[in-house]
Amino acid sequence: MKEDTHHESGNHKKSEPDKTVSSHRHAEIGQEASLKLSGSTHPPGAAPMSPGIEKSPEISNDKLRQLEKSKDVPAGEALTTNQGIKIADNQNSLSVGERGAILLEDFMLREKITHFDHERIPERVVHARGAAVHGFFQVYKPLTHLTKAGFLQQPDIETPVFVRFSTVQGSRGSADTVRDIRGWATKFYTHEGNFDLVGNNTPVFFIQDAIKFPDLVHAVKPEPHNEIPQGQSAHDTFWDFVSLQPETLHNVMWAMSDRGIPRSYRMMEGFGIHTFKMINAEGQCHFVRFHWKPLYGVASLLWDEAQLITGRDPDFHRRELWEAIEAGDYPEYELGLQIIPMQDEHRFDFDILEPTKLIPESLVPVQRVGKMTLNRNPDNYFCETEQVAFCPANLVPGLDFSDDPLLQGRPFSYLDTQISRLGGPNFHEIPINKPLCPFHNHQRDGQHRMSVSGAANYEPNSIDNNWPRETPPGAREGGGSTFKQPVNGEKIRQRSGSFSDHYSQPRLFWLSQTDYEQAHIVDGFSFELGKVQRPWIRKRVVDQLCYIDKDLAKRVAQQVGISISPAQLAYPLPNPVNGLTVEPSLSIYGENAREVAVDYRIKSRQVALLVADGVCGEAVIRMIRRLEQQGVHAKILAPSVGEITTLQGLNLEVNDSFEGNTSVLFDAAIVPTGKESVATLMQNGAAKYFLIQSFKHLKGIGLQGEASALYSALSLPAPDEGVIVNNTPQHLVDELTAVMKQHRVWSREKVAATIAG
Ligand code: HDD
Repeated sequence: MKEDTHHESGNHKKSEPDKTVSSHRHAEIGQEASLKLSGSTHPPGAAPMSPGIEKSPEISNDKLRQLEKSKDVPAGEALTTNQGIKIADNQNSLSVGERGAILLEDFMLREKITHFDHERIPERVVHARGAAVHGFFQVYKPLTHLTKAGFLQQPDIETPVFVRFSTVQGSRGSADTVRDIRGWATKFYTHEGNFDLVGNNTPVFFIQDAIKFPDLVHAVKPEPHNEIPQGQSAHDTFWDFVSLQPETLHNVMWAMSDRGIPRSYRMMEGFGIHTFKMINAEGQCHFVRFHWKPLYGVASLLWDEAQLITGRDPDFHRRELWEAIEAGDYPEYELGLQIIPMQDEHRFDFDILEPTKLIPESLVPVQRVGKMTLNRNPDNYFCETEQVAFCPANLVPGLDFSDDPLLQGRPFSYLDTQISRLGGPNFHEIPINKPLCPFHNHQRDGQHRMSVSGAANYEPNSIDNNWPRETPPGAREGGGSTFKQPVNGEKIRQRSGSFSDHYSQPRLFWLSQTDYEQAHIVDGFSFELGKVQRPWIRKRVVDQLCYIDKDLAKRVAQQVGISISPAQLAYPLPNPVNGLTVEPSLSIYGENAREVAVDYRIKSRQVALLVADGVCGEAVIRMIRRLEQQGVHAKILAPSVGEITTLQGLNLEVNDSFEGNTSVLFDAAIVPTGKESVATLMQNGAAKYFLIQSFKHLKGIGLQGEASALYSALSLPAPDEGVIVNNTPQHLVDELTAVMKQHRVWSREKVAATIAG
């Protein structure tokens, strides 16, 4: 605990007792007219503004303008049927007399009910739960030497994007903070057509060949007999598959690590996973792997915290994303490229065509070539987020597939699934899916066709003068021009020998983690295996872990009550990866990883101020102001919503109560001084629980003046490097935000584990 003796509280004059101090509006307190709160325009938790384009028309782009054309603006308009017939009575069906039967001729009733009956569409077979936002992408410098893709040529081109983040396993209504891989699909609306980068928040995938995808998904989805569990892989069928299919182990290691429970969609790395190709105007080719590097840094939840949030706010990530954009804390990510010249294809210990392997950044550094900013929430969840259809086949000229067998199998599946999900082959005409550039071909008819085609629906034709034509002579340069490479071979069903090492990279991942990250991985495996009911499956998983690392295997085995035999302990260990035993970028919290991988920010983080009547309002305002200067949002929590009376006799607006907002929804807590306030908090179980949980979840705690007594009353360990005691509001905030920049007080983890709560 750090102490500052400069004491400010308790000296305040009472003034203007009936004035209300709002924490999020411009406000004056008492005589201190200078203490104006600038406030965020729309801080998290504030009353909703109208969504989409109406709320901030200055933020727009070509795609948003295109979408606006399909927007229904009903203000001042009559309610009508879908045929435009005006409706005078939307309360009563047409019946025979007051108490008589309803007439079948009531077309208004029938249309309304029929439409309602068909409101649901099938959810995505995987990645059903998601949230999406609009934004734009800009390249830093022309990438002409690598690719002819138009959107990567000029820094002044802003390419509109629509990004959908998702979990994989759970259904549409499942919780956000479950342990799972996160999907990260980006649709770039370029002027040469749509490019979809459909990736995840891990750089590797579970399987090597698309033919295994249905098996993987069936195994991880809820058990077939009782549809349990929802949004989780902690069950028999998943671990049965894992134990029998060791190529899954690398991605499983990532899922069991902190990466499986991200703090926010803004704080995850993203990966295109497969090796793609980039082709320049001279026809030269490079292999490339895509990365997204978040400018807010990478950060995760703790497992206990994630589980609590699943109950407290199942929409945690979705809400957080929405509120961040409303508050102007726009998610930002740099696009990174790992570029591999074609002649280097075979210089690695692994096959770069293999999607269960990453390319260590120490071997091929990630070059940051551009930035994506997400700055606009959708207008309508169903029309945009639900109906958006991604497909890895959507590549623009200058980008091409590699022979990765997983990548090769994907394009078919995505196109195919939309036909049942979106009801036919014309889903490209749904506004969110429409390219920005014009599109013309001879495809015709089908369910929900919207565009009206010309007289000739075939080619060649002489009726429409043979338009549209291939390029050239069509206006734009030809797309779909694949890189010419010689291919020769027999038709076989056989996995390449270069795909057979399943353990080196999981071991590299394990060895690259800090002690506490390793402990989390052990806990992740132990939790999941603890839910597996068939003992032989648990044993087989532990057996597989013996091939990765003996310490990992022993620690998991011990937690799930399995003994490891001397023979298992003698299994040979895999080799380092191209001489690497540690890859710093694989750890989230290691010193090097922080330097290498991210520009860490605390902007947009949230701090709770726990107050009651008699709190020093002046200190509260100073703290909030200081937090806001650093881009951190503050919420005032009290025993009940409404207002409290400060030590100075002013009314202070409260944002919410302790009951509705537990510590898991915040990044840090502050208890401002004020004798009466602190005395009230001491009698309030929810407030005490808030602080205990903050401590347990390794968060910073700020204590001013009398608040130290509350902390002592909780019998929490002291001193502690994350518990800041300082009487000067600004200093307290500065020390606390320094703690927040570390994300967690890791030094506290062992002692925190001994605390009940
Ligand atoms: Fe997939 C959806 C990511 C392999 C078949 N996938 C889907 C989404 C993401 C991924 C992010 C959600 C898109 C959205 O938000 O609408 N999938 C991946 C990654 C893979 C991968 C990173 C491997 C590197 N997927 C993969 C394979 C197959 C599929 C091998 C089938 C052969 N994926 C689908 C799908 C989905 C889908 C069934 C469900 C909904 C959809 O496509 O539109 O077709």
